[in-house]
Amino acid sequence: MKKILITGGAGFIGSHVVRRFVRQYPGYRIVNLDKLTYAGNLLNLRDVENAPNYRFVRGDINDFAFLKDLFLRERFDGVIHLAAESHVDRSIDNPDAFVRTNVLGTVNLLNAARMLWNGNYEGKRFYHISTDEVYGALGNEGLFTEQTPYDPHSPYSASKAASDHFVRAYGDTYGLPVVISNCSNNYGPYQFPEKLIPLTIRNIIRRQPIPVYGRGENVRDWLYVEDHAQAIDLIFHRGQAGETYNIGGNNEQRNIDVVEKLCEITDELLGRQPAGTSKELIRFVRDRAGHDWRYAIDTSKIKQTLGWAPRTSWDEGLRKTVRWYLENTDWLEAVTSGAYRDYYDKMYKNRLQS
Ligand code: NAD
Ligand code: TDX
Repeated sequence: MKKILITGGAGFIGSHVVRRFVRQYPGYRIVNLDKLTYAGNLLNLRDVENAPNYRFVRGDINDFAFLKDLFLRERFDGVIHLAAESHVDRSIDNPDAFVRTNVLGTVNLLNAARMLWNGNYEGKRFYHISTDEVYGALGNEGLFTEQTPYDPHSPYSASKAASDHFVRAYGDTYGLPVVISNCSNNYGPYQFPEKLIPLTIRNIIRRQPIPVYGRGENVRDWLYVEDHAQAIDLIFHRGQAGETYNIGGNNEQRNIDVVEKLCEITDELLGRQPAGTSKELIRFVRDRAGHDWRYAIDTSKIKQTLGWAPRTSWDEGLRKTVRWYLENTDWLEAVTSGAYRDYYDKMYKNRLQS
C-alpha cells in the first residue's frame, strides 16, 4: 500500500489531483493536508469526501511541529506538494504570505520528509508542483524548456522559484528523491474567481464590467486542469528522481481573445441574443505591475519520455468550464460571499472607475 500526502488538495488543481488519485488508486491511502485559506474549499471535494481511501486534515505547512507529528503518525511514502499562495495580483499587494507559505512552508515539508525517511529512500518520492512563471517572460518568439534560466518577476514567481531551488538543493545535498514539474496556466471547474477565466465568466453572468489589463495582448498557454492532473499522476509514478518536467497546453492565446471567446460561449449557453453581446462589458484597465508578456511551454521532454500530451481541446475545455460555472452558481455564490467582495473592490474599483 502507498501512503500519499497531497498538500493544497482543497484548492483548484489540488482538488482535481485528489479526486483522480482517490478514484484511480483504491489501494492507496490519500491524505489531503490543507489550511483552507480563502482559496481552499471542501465543497471542491464533496464527491470523494466519504471514500474509504481518503482523509482530510486541516493544517498549516508553516507549522513544523504539526507536520512532524503528521509525518510520524502517517509514515508517508510520497508527497505531492501543491499548497501555495497562487495569485500574482495578491503577491503584488502583499508578498509576505508568499514567502512564508511558498518558500518556508516548502522547506518545512522537505525537512519533515527528510526526518521521516532518514536516508532510506527506496520507494519514496517528494514531488513539487511548480509554475512556468519561474522562467520569466518570453517575447513574441521562443518557448520555455527545462533548460531556460530562471528569471522570475513577480513576488509570486520569485517565491515559487526559491521553492524550486530548495527542492533541487535537498535532492543534491541529501539525496532526497525529488521531482519537479513546471506547468502553464490551468483552467477548468473549481478555479477561484480571482483568476482571469472564472472572474470573466462570473462577470458575464452578472452583466458586470470585465477588466482586461493593458491592451489585452499578453499571451498565456492554457491547459485544461484534468490534463494537468493526469500529467501529475504520470510524473509521480514514472518520472525520474532529480528531473524536471515542463507541462503545457500547446495552446497560446491572447487575453483579449480568451475574454471574447468566453463572451461568445457564455452568451450562447445562456441564450443571450446575439451571442457575443457581452463583449460590450469589456473594459481595458490599468496594467498589472511587471506584467509578464508571454508564457509558452515546449512540451517535448514529457511527450518523448513519458508519452504525455494534452487531450482536451481549447474549445471543448472552455465549453465544459463555462457549463460547469453556469450549473454551479451555488458554489460561485459560496466562494464569493464576504471576503471576496472586499478583495474585488480593492483590486478593481479604482481601475474600473478611471
Ligand atoms: P489555489 O490557490 O487554488 O490552491 C492552493 C491551496 O493551498 C488552497 O486549498 C489553500 O487553502 C492551500 N494552502 C495555502 N496556504 C497553505 C498553507 N500554509 N498550508 C496548507 N495549505 C495551504 O492554487 P492552484 O491554482 O490550485 O495551484 C496549486 C499549485 O499549482 C500551486 O503550487 C501553484 O503554484 C501551482 N500552479 C498553478 C497553476 C495555475 O494555473 N493555477 C499553474 C502552474 C502551477
Ligand atoms: O482581471 C484580470 N484581468 C486580466 O487581464 C485578471 C485577474 C488577469 N488578467 C490577465 C493577467 C494575465 O496576463 O490575464 C492573464 C491571466 O491572469 P491570471 O489568471 O491571474 O493568471 P497568471 O497571472 O497568468 O498566473 C496563473 O498561471 C500560472 C496562475 O494564477 C498561477 O498560479 C500559475 O502559476
